[in-house]
Parts: sequence; C-alpha cells; structure tokens
Amino acid sequence: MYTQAMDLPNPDGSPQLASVDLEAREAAFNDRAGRGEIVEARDWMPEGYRKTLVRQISQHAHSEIVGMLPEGNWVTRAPSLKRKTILLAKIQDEGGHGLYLYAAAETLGVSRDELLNALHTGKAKYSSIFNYPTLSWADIGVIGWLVDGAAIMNQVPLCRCSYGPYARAMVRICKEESFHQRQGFDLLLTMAKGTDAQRAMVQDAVNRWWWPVLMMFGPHDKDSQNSELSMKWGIKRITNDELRQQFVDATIPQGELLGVTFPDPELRYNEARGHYDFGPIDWTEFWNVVNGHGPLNRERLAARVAAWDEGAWVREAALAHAAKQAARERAAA
Ligand code: FAQ
Repeated sequence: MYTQAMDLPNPDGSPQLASVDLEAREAAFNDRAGRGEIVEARDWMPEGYRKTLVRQISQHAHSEIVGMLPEGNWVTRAPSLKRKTILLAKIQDEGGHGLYLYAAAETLGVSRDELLNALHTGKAKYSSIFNYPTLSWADIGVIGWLVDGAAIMNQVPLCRCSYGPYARAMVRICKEESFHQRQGFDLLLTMAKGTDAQRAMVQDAVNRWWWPVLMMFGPHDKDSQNSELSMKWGIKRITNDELRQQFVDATIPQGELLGVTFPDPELRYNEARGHYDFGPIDWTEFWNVVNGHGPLNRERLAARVAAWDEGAWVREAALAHAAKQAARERAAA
C-alpha cells in the first residue's frame, strides 16, 4: 500500500525519505494506479507520469484552442440566426475546454506561459485534424458529427483517467462535446433533407474529412510510443486502435441514416469479427500534418500567435490593475 509515511520530507527538508528508494516508490505508485486509485496534484508521482500528463493535457488544450479556428471561419456566414448562435456557443465551449485543460496542466507544475510559448514556437503538438480547411457550410456539420464524435469516443474513457484534475475536467468537457456532436448531426440531417446541391455538399465534406478523422486517434498501437506506459499508469484506458474501431462501428449506421457513403472501398461489416473492416490509413499524410506540413499548419499557428500578440494590452491592463489594487490594499492596512 502506498502510505503517507512515504511522503514525509527528509530531515534536511528535501522531499524524499532517504530510506525509501525511488524504485520502491515507483512500484508502489504503479500498484496504486493499477488498482484504479485517483492521483491528486499534491501526491508523489514518478517524473515520467508527470511529463506524460503535461504532454497529453497541454496537447489537448492546444487542440481545443486551435480547434476554434476552422469553425470560426464560418461564424459570419452561418445561414440563419439559429445556426449562428449554436456555432458561437460551440466555439466558446471549445475556448472554455482549453482553459480547463491549461488549468489542469498547471497543477503539474508548469506555467501557462511556458505551455503557450511551446505552442507559439511550433514545439508543441495539437490535433492533426485542425490543419484541414473548412470549405463549405457542410464542413461545420461534419466537424460536429465526425470530429466531435471522434473526440467523444476518445475522451469518455479519459473521465476515468488516473489523474484527478484531468479526469474531472473531462467530465464537463464530454457533456459539452455531446451537444456539439448532436448539433452537427442535426445540421447535416437538415441539409440531407434539402436540395440535391445540399446533399452533394454534405457528401463532399464527408469525403474530405473521413480519413483525417480516423487519423485523430493516433498511430496504430504497435507504433504508438506512449501507449504502453500511459495504459500502465491508467492515463489512457483504451488503445488508439480500439477507439478507432469503436468509432467506425458507431458512425457507419449514422452515415446510412444521413444517406451518405464513406470514401473507403474496403469498408464492410465483418460478421465473424462483429465489427466493420476498413481500409489502410495514409500514415505518410498523418505524419506530414503532425510535423507541420499539412494544408493549413502555418496559417493556424500564425492566427494563434497574432491573437496572443494582439491581446498583449489586455494582459498589461490586468497586471496594472492588480498592481494598483495591491498598492491600495497595502496603503489601507
Ligand atoms: N495529431 O504514442 P501516441 C477535439 C502524436 S480535441 C497530432 O499514440 P498518445 C475537440 C502524439 O502526440 C482533439 N499528433 O501518443 C474539438 C505522439 O507525439 P509526442 C484532441 C498526434 O499521446 C472538436 C505521437 O503522435 N484530443 O477534437 C495525433 O499516447 C471540434 C505518437 O502517438 C486529445 O488531445 C494527432 N491526431 O496518443 C475542438 C485527447 N495522434 O507527444 C474543436 C487527449 C498522435 O510523443 C472542434 N489525447 N499524435 O511527441 C489523447 O488521447 C492522446 O494524446 C492521443 C495520442 C490518442 C491523441
């Protein structure tokens, strides 16, 4: 059992007991994570666990913030007031998700400035999917249906992640993502009941987004360098390939309801497996996008950097206000 005694400081004030070696601590931590116990910010944790969480949570936060851009492109062109308010609410939710996630990452001892600096200098990753363009209004529906659909499939198991602050943030995020997915499907269903031109627009959007959405789940399990440790520590509960398969199985019947086809000649239900078979993913395209050479990587990063630069006066004003307030309180004391 992982005990409190192990968390007592050394006599010199350093954080570890000399008698407890690191390996024993790690073994106790792994047992604890293996039993499904929740780890909190002030608990001892192996450095690798902390780093993996900072990596994943910050990439996730960046994805939410960059993910506002493809949809933001359509706010001024939404076809009705109702669709515009729904889209605005969704984009604001994504901004909120980014903020909860940056806050969860900060509990691990990194600052928001460090994380944003890594994004702005191109060192940090964010989801490959947000480097693709939104060419028509149907793309907004497809982002809700497929991109949020994939995000939910991946994120529901994260509500049971071993790290408490991340798991708790994910509960609220998943509730909001579920509204996002439904509004996307509703938008597409409306278009599917419309004109031939609208149906063609929906099909074209599905054709362009289908494969990039399957890539969202990450490389095959055999090529996923982080999965083994993340699964051992209870950060990830289900592997990349398992989640991708669950997503395909759930989505194909929804597509049939919409009357769309999927751009994969190998897609068919396999009775023996009880799952849909699907064709090979173009991993060259995936790694190109992840490594900064997708259709819109440069534009996405430039938009984030410009937003940060243009917001400098807000940060300065907030700091000046806080300094003035502190001076007033000191004078009153
Ligand atoms: N894009 O070893 P693994 C959303 C990287 S939020 C870019 O398998 P891991 C909401 C990976 O980082 C969408 N990079 O990695 C929304 C690693 O590189 P590293 C984001 C990717 O972490 C909807 C390397 O490849 N969701 O959509 C991608 O075990 C609509 C090897 O991969 C999350 O972040 C990718 N697709 O598994 C917003 C969920 N896949 O870091 C707006 C939390 C992999 O070693 C509109 N994250 N890589 O240099 C996760 O569950 C995991 O991090 C995975 C990757 C599953 C994404």
